[in-house]
Amino acid sequence: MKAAVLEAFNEPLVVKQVADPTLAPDGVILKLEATGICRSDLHGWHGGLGAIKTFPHILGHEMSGIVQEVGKDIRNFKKGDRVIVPFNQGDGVCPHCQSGHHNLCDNLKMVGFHFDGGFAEYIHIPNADLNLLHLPDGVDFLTASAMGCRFMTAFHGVVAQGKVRPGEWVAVYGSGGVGLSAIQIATAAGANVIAVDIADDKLDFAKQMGAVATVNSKQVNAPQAIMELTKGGANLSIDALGIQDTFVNAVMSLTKRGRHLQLGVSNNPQGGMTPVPVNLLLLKELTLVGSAGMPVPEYREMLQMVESGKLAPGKLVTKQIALDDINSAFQEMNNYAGVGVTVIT
Ligand code: CXF
Ligand code: ZN
Repeated sequence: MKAAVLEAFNEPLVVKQVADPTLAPDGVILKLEATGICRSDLHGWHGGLGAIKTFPHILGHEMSGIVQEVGKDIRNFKKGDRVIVPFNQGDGVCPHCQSGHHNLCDNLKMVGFHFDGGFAEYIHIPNADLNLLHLPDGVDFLTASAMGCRFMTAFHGVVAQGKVRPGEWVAVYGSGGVGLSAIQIATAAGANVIAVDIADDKLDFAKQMGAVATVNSKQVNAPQAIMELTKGGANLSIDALGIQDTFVNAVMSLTKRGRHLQLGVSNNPQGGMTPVPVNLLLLKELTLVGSAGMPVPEYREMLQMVESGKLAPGKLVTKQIALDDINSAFQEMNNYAGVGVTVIT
């Protein structure tokens, strides 16, 4: 098959023929239809996150496709089924999987990081009865790939972890794929969203996703602007970037009893240490929560909302490119250029 291969960190991906994936008894081979590109792929390309240990390696963790072959133990899927692949793959037996939080599995495997991912024509998904989902008829492959990691992480974060409520103020730092997803999801839940970024074109897109106000943090002090707009601070703040500045400013934007939700991933191998304003936490009685992926039952709920039109992750997709051109997408992301989400089709 053809694949975009990472042969060394920080080197262009090499698009070439590689061996087809081999099928395990509990696995499924998919013909990939669309794969989104996420900043975590860029972190992986740089050697960040510490997950990629051997070369050659195939990145890509936001996939949708069609079942091509099924292993002999597979019960839930057959050739021709349309599917979406959650990037967080659980073993199904650890206490977290057993309690419905398979995204927190003790033996968690992440597609595109712990095994070969979706920047290829085909992929093998092990333990597929547990870790693969049928794609509803009304949801196209492009929309599905836009959901892959960014949208599902934002959904789990905003709904289950951040517990957003109608009428609340939500401040979202960063209007990339994750931030835009959070804006759309929080708006659909009835919240008033303020988007913060340093790029006006990204802030314009944030408005299209439902933001009621925008703040360019290159021009003004963002926490101060949010305090004024909300008359006292946001109920929920979100850092969708994963850097010290946005984390601290997001926490500083909260009102009393506010919640901070961490969605952005740090590319620092130590996990992105950042100073927490200790007295602010206690004096305002703040809560810190995070979201990494999503448990399967919530994924089904999200797919239903997408099929019924309540959520529209497909609106995030601004560019489709061929696998052959994948390096241009990595360069664009590395330069913080480009608005919205690029998908390989
Ligand atoms: C990330 C979460 C942290 C590890 C790598 C994958 N999620 C999506 O990009
Ligand atoms: Zn991702």
